Amino acid sequence: MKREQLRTYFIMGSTDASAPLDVLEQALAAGVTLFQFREKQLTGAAYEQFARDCQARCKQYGVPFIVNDDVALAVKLQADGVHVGQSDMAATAARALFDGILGVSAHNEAEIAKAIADGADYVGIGPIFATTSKPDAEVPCGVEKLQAMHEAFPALPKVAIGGISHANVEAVRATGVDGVAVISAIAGAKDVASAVKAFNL
Ligand code: TZP
Ligand code: MG
Repeated sequence: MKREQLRTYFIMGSTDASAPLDVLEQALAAGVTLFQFREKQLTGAAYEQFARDCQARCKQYGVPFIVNDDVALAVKLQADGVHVGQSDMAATAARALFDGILGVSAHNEAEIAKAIADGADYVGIGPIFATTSKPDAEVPCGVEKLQAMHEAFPALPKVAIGGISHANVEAVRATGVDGVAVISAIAGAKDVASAVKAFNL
């Protein structure tokens, strides 16, 4: 993958916005560099259709479409990528089933080293700050710890996640990581386009 694709990494599912497909369209038009489909509520045909609708919009804008958690869906839809957490399918198994971009969530140096060995193309590190978008998120690590993890693995593409807002994005970018992954500060914004543009400054 290209590291620049991680710059403004937008994540959303149907519970993160009242009109999610409209929000996605606005976010893509305003310049998000990657989209992760993270759906925690819909199931069955509605789940798959929502994923396909998101994927079609990403294709229109030439933005990579990454599926969270669900490797089988990523394979079925020929998504550009899949992202797995520490308690999802093991990264080695995901790598064996799926050829595209593989992202892995990591919270410390040991998990980052394992993700690299397992074939991850990038890691998502966080939460950096407190978040209301993931009830089971771990304790926030802060920007100093993030910078230390970046410096320990400089060659590995990385995106920071968790509680990232316009108020703290500069401090996060200053660590040297490739990008910021954001749910609420974009999906919940009154003006989605302005919110995205402010992250891209
Ligand atoms: N993983 C770690 S924190 C988080 C995820 C999925 C939620 C990020 O959402 P927000 O609203 O940008 O804090
Ligand atoms: Mg997960």
